[in-house]
Amino acid sequence: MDSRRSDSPDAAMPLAVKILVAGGFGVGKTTFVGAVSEIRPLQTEEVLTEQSVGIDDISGVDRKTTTTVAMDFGRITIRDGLILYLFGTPGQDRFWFMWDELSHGALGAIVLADTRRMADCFPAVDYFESRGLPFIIGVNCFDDGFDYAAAEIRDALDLNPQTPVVLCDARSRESAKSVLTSLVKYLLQVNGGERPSSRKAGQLS
Ligand SMILES: Nc1nc2c(ncn2[C@@H]2O[C@H](COP(=O)(O)OP(=O)(O)O)[C@@H](O)[C@H]2O)c(=O)[nH]1
Ligand SMILES: [Mg+2]
Repeated sequence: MDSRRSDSPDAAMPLAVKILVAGGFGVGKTTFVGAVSEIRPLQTEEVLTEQSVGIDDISGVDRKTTTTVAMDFGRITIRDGLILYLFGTPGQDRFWFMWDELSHGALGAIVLADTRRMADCFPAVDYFESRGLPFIIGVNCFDDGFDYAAAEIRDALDLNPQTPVVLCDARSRESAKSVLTSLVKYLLQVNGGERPSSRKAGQLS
């Protein structure tokens, strides 16, 4: 089912919204979902094996010893009546086949970016642009990352001027939550101020 469609609207019921958290390998997707989730996030981390050498690109993230093999899943209540279900996408190229499944029913996405490896988020940006799924950029500010202004990042990614670019620290619950709040505001804006979906909690496809 598509969560953009209206099933008998009922404003009193909690609204469950499916959000994707995407971005390159090692950008902080698992960290982001883990920091913000109010349930113990489902993670499918595996130790990087020799088989993935030459397949998973770990350049620039060579201290990373695990990888998400399927997806991260978490949940956060933004305010009474609005629950976000977060689905972290697998960052490796060999899991592209899962993206269409994962994005089914999603209302929006966060593309995490690392200023040291900006190009790694191009595939996610291209994917959401081509599918018309609204997204915002969350720049995960690593200590040794480059200090770019949001406008410079928007230019570098050749984004639509309306696409929000927000700086964050994926390790911090407050910071990650404020990225999600920015996405919700953006979704309301692109949906013309309407509740983005009338889907009730527990009815995600
Ligand atoms: N210094 C710093 N490290 C981070 C930040 N976000 C993630 N990390 C670390 O970077 C590594 C990669 O993060 P991870 O969430 O596994 O990336 P994923 O591949 O996108 O899921 C982990 O060791 C994290 O602890 C950050 O904002 N600052
Ligand atoms: Mg991960």
